[in-house]
Amino acid sequence: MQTLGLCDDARFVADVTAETSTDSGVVVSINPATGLPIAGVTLDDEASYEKTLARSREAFLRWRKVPAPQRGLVVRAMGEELRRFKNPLGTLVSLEVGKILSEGLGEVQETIDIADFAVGLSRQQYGLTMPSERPEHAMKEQWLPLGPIGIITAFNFPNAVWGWNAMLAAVCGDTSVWKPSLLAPLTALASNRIADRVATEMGHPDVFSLVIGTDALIGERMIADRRLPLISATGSCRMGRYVGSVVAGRLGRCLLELGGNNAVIIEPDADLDLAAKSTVFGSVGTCGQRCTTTRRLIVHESIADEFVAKLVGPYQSVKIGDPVQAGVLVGPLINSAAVDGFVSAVAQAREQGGEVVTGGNVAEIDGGKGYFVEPTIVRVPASNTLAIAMSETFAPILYVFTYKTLDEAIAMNNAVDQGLSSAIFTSSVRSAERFLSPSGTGSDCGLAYVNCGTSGAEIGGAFGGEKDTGGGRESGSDAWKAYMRRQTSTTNFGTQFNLAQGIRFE
Ligand code: UN1
Repeated sequence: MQTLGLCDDARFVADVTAETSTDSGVVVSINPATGLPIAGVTLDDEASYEKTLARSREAFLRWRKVPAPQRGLVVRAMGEELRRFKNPLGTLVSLEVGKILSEGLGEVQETIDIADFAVGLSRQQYGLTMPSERPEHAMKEQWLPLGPIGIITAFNFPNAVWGWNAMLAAVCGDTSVWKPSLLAPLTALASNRIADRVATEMGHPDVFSLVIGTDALIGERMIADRRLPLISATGSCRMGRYVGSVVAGRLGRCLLELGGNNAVIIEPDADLDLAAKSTVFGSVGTCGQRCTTTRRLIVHESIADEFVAKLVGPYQSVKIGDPVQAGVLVGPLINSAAVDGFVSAVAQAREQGGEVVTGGNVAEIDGGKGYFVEPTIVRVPASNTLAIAMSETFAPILYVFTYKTLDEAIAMNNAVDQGLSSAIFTSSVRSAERFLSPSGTGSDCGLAYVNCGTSGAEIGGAFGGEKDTGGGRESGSDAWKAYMRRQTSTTNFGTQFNLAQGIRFE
């Protein structure tokens, strides 16, 4: 099997304990399934940050001159290299953030997919031409490289979200500087090594850079740094609000992908078996730690008991445990703070009148120190309101609401601050199209699914959400435009002096 060769990296620190603090200049990666340290990574300081930024900027000045289809060849080689390393990298994702192996591998596949997409894009950065109102004038717009891109990622997709940004940035002629979550530094080190090695071997060093550091020292510098014209940040709404305000203060651009509070609507005419499978994956998959996780179930009152009963079996039998073990479907939460968040949310749900139908407890697995919890279903009280369900808890808790009419269900879907993902299960074209209504009166989310769950987006579409989710779009479709600057050009190919709007100045 291919190995990552991480141990050879100058930043890799083998000799650490779980207690080693970032004050020592090292961040320790903890396996959340065991609570034990895996290894450490040396943190960046002000001087190394400055060096990385300066090199990324210089690399940008060279890279932007490489024709886009040739930039695509570098990304194509990267996709090939990621295919070779899919197993060890996917396994590292599982070890470091606790997602089951199939999802760890799926995450690397998502980066391979976006690399393939970016290769095609390297020949498709189309601009428009438009008719000029003046005789013998030509107008067009073109898309130009923007600069080094700052990428800030969360722990839960430690490889793919970087891939969405870095692969598009690369074909757009931009370099990138990546600040990963301190909860997943090893995946970042490995991913960036693969990308940087491929690009360097092809004659393009410093196109892919990494800075690993605390928010106070590195994060603050990045968001205030005018050399980074775009900051693409993934994380909590609180983080995004702050990042957005600092970047706006220097008139930079932000691409924000923040929290979600995603709902699934189950109509009485839905295929309930399909809906149940999708709901279980959406709510307990990745132990409820996707921004697209299904957190609210909005089920028609006539089928609510029957549908919840269909979920309880899988919820109680789903195997919780070491995410790299075959048969396990639910791994641990990321750390003890996440377990505290789960415990507190369940307690608040109870206090607010919610009934825990299944789960609700911290799970003891193999008597170890892993951060496991039980997938949990909470039915909201007869008032059909539950304050805790209005905010995002990054844990596998599903709140069950009921409704009478589809309009009421859509209003409930839209009644939270976030607007990332949403889904409806129905056999009726009318209900499905009502949910997707072109008048904008259906789901208010960036992602709207029919007969598919809220999580597990393909890379081909633009990914992101509205309201407190931040409004950014990453990944497929025309999300690449965020990584370029648009220039409108007008050429007078005649000899006459003509002004637009009929203005005469003679
Ligand atoms: C995230 O949780 O930040 O749609 C990204 C999905 C994945 C991406 C999730 N493709 O669930």
